[in-house]
Amino acid sequence: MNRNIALITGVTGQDGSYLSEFLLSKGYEVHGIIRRSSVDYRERIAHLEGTPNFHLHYADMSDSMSLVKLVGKVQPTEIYNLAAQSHVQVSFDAPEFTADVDAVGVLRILEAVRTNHLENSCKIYQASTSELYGKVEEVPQNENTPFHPYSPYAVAKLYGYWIIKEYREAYNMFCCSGILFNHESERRGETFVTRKITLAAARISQGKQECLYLGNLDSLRDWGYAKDYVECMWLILQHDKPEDFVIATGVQHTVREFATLAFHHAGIELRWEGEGINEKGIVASVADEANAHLVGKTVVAVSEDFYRPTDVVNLWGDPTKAKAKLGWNPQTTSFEQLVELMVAHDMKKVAADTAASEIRKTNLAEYLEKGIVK
Ligand code: NAP
Ligand code: G4F
Repeated sequence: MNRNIALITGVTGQDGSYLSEFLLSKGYEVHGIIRRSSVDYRERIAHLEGTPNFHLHYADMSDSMSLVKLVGKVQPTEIYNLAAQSHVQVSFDAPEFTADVDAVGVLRILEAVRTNHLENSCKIYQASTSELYGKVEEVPQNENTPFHPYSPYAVAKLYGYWIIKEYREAYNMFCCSGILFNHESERRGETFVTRKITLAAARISQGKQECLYLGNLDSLRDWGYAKDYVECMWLILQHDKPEDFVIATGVQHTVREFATLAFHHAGIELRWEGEGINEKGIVASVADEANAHLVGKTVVAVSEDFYRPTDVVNLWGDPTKAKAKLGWNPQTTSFEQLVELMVAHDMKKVAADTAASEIRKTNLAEYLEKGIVK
């Protein structure tokens, strides 16, 4: 019997953790790449460690030999290349590292497959991104929309996209890009805007933070739920031929709308005053009498620290092809449900944080407020 063996780079990340659960539930043997760090930060996959079909290996996207050896050892039938320096703003501070991992890393995976003579048996999924559309040339964006990358991250990902296409055509390999629009969850990294907002709304409503500082409130995103999106990664590799797909909900909202709804679910109604750098989110009313002292206070303010040298402000995906060819439903989880589930999770998390971790969180909140951590 043919076994399904998946190798996931980026297994410790938001998507890697959900994809591992999904593939294990389908009977796959799942192998993941982890990298050495001074602290073992594997919170998202801790519940999977010890599962018989789940294996972790040390390697790094910047280390060709480690990838060649690992691909040879695991003999995967599918590779999901999710590893990346995935924070757009950080890519302005660490552009070379971002290029090494997010661009050349993709080439290293492709060459590791070829070096091990697996090009006819191993399918490859590449985590491409809506950031490729960047300074958008049309809305909504589909598979034929021209790319205009607008950050070091997006430029690196553009190389990844094209090298995947090149190996598909030059060597007839089954390798594809999923052009995924923003997808969020209760496992989202804490410095991406959605999670930064849901955690801050929870902390402010529980008296553990005073104010949330954000950048561009007008930025528009097409936000979906990460758990729904990992299914699509798998569907793309089960399709009868290798093709690239846009994965999105087809609905867009501003950062301001996300914040308004998140605070609502934390029991705080906001009204907005001012414009640009002077805009503020002020508490109009509260659900819980204990928070009456917040009424009239500014709990959201704008800080230049969170503006980017070039920002992508109008992402809106058209998932028609994925619906038609993969049978994928982009509306499984709505924007409203996504915000609600993230806030519900973070309300519990903040309430349960022990005194020790609260000190760290308070420090992180303070760092975020001061713009030290982006
Ligand atoms: P994430 O939570 O930031 O996870 C990134 C993963 O990459 C982590 O497991 C990280 O390992 C790993 N990684 C980073 N550098 C590495 C290196 N040098 N060697 C090995 N592993 C390395 O990202 P995500 O949200 O799950 O996104 C997954 C992929 O989809 C990324 O490629 C991202 O660029 C892309 N993408 C994401 C979205 C989105 O909205 N989430 C949309 C489009 C595309 P550590 O845990 O050790 O840091
Ligand atoms: O949450 P973000 O940092 O996500 P961004 O830049 O869209 O990137 C994410 O999605 C991409 C897919 O399009 C992925 F490829 C990428 O790996 C990552 O997962 O920022 C979203 C928007 C931006 O326009 C940003 O300027 O929110 C705006 N924003 C406003 N205030 C903020 C903040 N972003 C962050 N991170 N922090 C803020 O305080």
